[in-house]
Amino acid sequence: MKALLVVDVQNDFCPGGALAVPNGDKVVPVINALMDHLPLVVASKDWHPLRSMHFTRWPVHCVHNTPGADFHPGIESVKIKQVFLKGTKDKDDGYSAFEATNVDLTSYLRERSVTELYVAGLATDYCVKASAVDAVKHGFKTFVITDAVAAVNVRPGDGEEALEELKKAGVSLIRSEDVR
Ligand code: VGL
Ligand code: ZN
Repeated sequence: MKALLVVDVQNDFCPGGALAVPNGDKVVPVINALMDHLPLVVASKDWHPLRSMHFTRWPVHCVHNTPGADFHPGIESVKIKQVFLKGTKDKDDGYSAFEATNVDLTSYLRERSVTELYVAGLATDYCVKASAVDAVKHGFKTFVITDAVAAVNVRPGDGEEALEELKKAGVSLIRSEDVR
């Protein structure tokens, strides 16, 4: 069984948002198309309390139950079977969807016989990277879809570097047209 994990495609990570990822919205149509090629679609949301240690490192973003934490309006969210909320504590946590506190992602996937996880979304150099590395650690055959991710690039090249690190960690890089 294969599943698509859509990481943090939320308003605050898209142009105009509090922690905008350059071209963050460009992943939306690519992800929508991917949803029709994979039998199970799940998503994570960065879901922070108003006061969090995380905000000593980042501008305030994705505060739970605010419009900035909503999915980008273009995402076909009806196809998302379960949302995993992460970064919910007052610490610099929750870069990985496997740190979700509402539902355990590993158990959820195992219960549904998922063995292959396809990862897309925002941001390549933070939450996509952390989620894909954890997926490998938990024993999933893990793919990152390179045209369905975008990087924060705090330093230029961070996104490319993250993809190199992912390869070294055992993640396969794949393009969306090769997902079937
Ligand atoms: C993220 C920085 C801070 C992400 C979340 O979703 O990649 N990046 N919080
Ligand atoms: Zn965050």
